[in-house]
Amino acid sequence: MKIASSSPILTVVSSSGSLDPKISGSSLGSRILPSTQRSSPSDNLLLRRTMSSNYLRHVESMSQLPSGAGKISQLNAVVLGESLASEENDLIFPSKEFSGQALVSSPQQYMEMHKRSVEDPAGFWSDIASEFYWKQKWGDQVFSENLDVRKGPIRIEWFKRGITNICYNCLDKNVEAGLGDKIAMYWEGNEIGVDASLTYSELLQQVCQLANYLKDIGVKKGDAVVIYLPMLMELPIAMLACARIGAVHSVVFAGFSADSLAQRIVDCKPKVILTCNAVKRGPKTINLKAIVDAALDQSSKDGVSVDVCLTYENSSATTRENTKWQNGRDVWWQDVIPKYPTSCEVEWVDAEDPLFLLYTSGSTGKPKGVLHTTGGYMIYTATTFEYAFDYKPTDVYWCTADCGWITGHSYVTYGPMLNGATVVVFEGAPNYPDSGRCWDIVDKYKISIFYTAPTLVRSLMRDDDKFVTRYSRKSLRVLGSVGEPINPSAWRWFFNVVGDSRCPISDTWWQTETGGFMITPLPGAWPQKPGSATFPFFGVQPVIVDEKGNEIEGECSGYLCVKGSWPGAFRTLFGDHERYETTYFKPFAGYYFSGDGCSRDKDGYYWLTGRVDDVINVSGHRIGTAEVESALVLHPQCAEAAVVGIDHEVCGLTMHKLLGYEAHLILYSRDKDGYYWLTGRVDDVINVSGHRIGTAEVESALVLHPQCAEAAVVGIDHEVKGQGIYAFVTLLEGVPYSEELRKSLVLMVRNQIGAFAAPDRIHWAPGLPKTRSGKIMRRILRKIASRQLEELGDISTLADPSVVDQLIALADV
Ligand code: 6R9
Repeated sequence: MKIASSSPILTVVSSSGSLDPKISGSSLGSRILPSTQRSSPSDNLLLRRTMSSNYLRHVESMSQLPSGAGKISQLNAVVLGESLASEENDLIFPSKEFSGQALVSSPQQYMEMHKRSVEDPAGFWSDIASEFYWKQKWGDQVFSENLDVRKGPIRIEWFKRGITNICYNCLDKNVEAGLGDKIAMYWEGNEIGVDASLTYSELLQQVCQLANYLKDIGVKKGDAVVIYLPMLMELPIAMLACARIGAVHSVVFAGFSADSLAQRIVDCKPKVILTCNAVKRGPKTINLKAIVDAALDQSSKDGVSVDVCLTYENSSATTRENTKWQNGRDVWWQDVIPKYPTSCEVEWVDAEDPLFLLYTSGSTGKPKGVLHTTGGYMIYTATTFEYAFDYKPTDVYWCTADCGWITGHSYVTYGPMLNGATVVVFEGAPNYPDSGRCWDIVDKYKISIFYTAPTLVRSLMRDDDKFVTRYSRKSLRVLGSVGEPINPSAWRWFFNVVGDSRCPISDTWWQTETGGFMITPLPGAWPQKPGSATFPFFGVQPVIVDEKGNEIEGECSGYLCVKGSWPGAFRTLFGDHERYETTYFKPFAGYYFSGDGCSRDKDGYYWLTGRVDDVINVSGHRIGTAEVESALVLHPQCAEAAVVGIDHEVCGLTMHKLLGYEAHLILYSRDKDGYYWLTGRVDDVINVSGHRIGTAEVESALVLHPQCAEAAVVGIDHEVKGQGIYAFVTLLEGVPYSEELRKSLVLMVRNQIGAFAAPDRIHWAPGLPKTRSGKIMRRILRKIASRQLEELGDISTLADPSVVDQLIALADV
C-alpha cells in the first residue's frame, strides 16, 4: 500500500500507536503514519536533541525527519510488509517485527554504537576481537596508522603482535563450540538435482587434508598459491587450507583468460596452482585446465614456472581422458588429497601477516594486487557480515558472487564462516535451466539471506514475474545488493517481487580495497531510500571533499574519502607500495580516496554518484576537456592524457593528475539530503556487471590483434550489465571491415582478459578524434557511442574535426 504524503515529514511512533519522542529501542518498530498522524514540531525538537551529536553532523538532520534526496523532493513512506510505491519518492521503514528482533534496532542505537566506534576505535574493536581466538593477544596498541603522505609512508596496522589464524576461527572454533554437525556449506551444482553438503566438522577435515598436502609439497608460510577454480566447494576449501598454513592465496576468477592468469602468476610466483579440469555453467562447458595450461606455458616463457598443478576432476563437466595432462607437473586432486590426515596443525600467524592477494583493475593496463592481512580483516568481515545482514544462527545464507571477486572472499567464505553460518555455494548460472533457478534454490535450502548484484536483478526482472512468484520464498528475511549502484526500479522489483515487500535490502557499498562493507544499511535501524547505501558502518568515517581536499559538511557532492583506518583496510599493493600511496592517499592528503563520487542528503544518507578514478591533481569542472588535456601534456612526465565528460544534473567534472603517469577524472555531486548514492564509475574504469574493467586493459587487448592499428574504449549504459564495453577500432590501412573481423577482435579480448570483458560493440573508426597534441577526446567518443549526436560539444580543438562525421556515418555499419 502506498501511503500518500503531502508533506515530507514522517513520524516515528511506538507500537501502541502513540507518539514516542524518545525513539528508544522499543519504539523502533518505526511505523510511518498517514498524514493525519504527523508529529508536532515539539516532537521533532525532542528528536533532534536525542539525535544530535558532533561526531556525525550529517545525521543530525534526521531530526527534521527524512525528506528525500537529490531530485526526490517528496517522500512517501511505507512499512515493510506493504508494497512499495511505484514512484521514486519512497522511504521504507523496517517493520516493528523486524526491528524488534534486530541486532541494531533504532537510529539511536546505531548512533551510539557508531559514536563509540569512531571516538574509541581501540576499545570498540578490541571488545569485538576478544570474542575470537587469539593464540596470543595483540600488543599494547590495538592499531597504529599513518594515512597522511605528508607525515611519512602510509601504514595501517591492527592487532599487531596478536597471534591468530583465520582458518582456525572459521572452523576449529565453531566445531569446538558445538557446531560440528551444523551444515557449513550446501553446494548446488549446475544441473538440477546435483548437490552436496559439508558440516563444519567435515569441512575442517577436508581443509586439513588439503593443507597437509600443500605442506608436503613444500608450501610454507608466506608462499603464494594461485587458485583458479569455479564455484565448487573446493574453492573455499582451498582458500581456507592456504590460510591454515599461513600461505597467501591469490584467487583468480575462473572467467579470466590464460593471459590474465599468466600475468597474475608471474606477479606472485606461486609454487602451486589449484584448478579443475572443466566446469559447466548453464549449457556451456568451459575447459579450465586448457586455459591453465596456456597460462603456465606463457608464465614459464616469462621466467616463472609453477611446479605443481593440482587438478580437481569435475566429472560432471568432463572426463580425465579428455583432459590434457603434463606428467610430472599435473596431479589429480582426488588421487592424492584423500590420502592425507584429516587433522593439520595450525600455522599461527601475526595479525599483520598477509592473508591474500586479489587483483583489481586500475586505470592503467596493469592490475593492482590488493593485499589484505589477517587479524583486522578477520574482525572486520565477521562484524560487517553479522550486522549488515542482521545475521541469526538459524539463517541460511546465499551470496551469488564468485569467490574470484572480493565479495566471494569476504562474504562467501570468511565473514559467514567466522559467524558459523550455513552458506550456499552455487556452481551454475542463475538463469539455467530458466529464470526461476535462484528462487528454486531459495526454496530448496530455505534461504533467509540472499545477497546478489544489481546486474542479476535487472536480468531477472526482464522475464515474467511468474518465474519468481511460482516459488514460495517465504524463508527470505533480508536481501542484499553489491557491486554497483542499484537503480530504483531494480531496487523496487527486488523488494516488491522477490522479497514480497517484506525484506529490507542491504545495499552495501565497499571495494576490494576496503575488505568489507563501508556504507551499508543496518536493516533494523534505519528507514531506507531506494538507491542509497545509507550510512557508514561502525568505525567508518566517510568524508566528502571538494577538489581541493577540503571536507564539505552537510548536504553536498564531492569525492568520497575515508578518514582514519578501519580494520579491514588493505595494507598495500603487492610489490608496489608507491602506487598504493599515489593512487589512494596522494589525491587528498590525509585521507583514503575511494575513487567514487558521492552525494550526501540533508538526512545524512550517502548516495554514490559514480566512479571517478585514481586521482591526483584537481581542476575545476568548468574547464573544457580539451583544455585540460592540453594542459596535462605540458607536464614533463605526462606521456598521454584523455579527458571525458559526463552529464549529471548536479555534478561537475574535474580532472586530476600529476605525480606519476596516471591521469584521472572525477565526477562529483551531492544532494541536499545526505544519503549516499552510488551511480557507477565514470572514467577509465568501467563497471560491467559489477566487475571493474580498465578501458586501457581492453584497448591493450584489441591492439594485439594483427589487423588493429588503434583502439579507444568507452563505457555505455547497458540494460542488464549496468555498463557495456564500446570499442572504437582503427584498422590497418586497406583492411576491409567484416563481421568476421569484428568477431575475431572480440575473441582477442576474450582470450586476453576473459569473456566478461568482451566488447558489446565494435565501431569502425577510420580515425579517432584527437587534439592537436594527439590526445584522444573520449568525451566525443562517449557521445557517439550513446548516440547523443546533438551534444558533441566543441570539436574545434580537434586536429581533424572531419573524423567525427566519419564516425557518425559508420555508427550503424
Ligand atoms: C565490492 C565490490 C568497487 C566499486 C566501487 C563502486 C562500485 C560497489 C556498490 C558500488 C554503488 C554499491 N560499487 N558496491 N556502487 N553501490 N552498493 O564491488 O568491489 O569489485 O572492488 O568494486 O564498485 O564504484 O568503487 P570492487
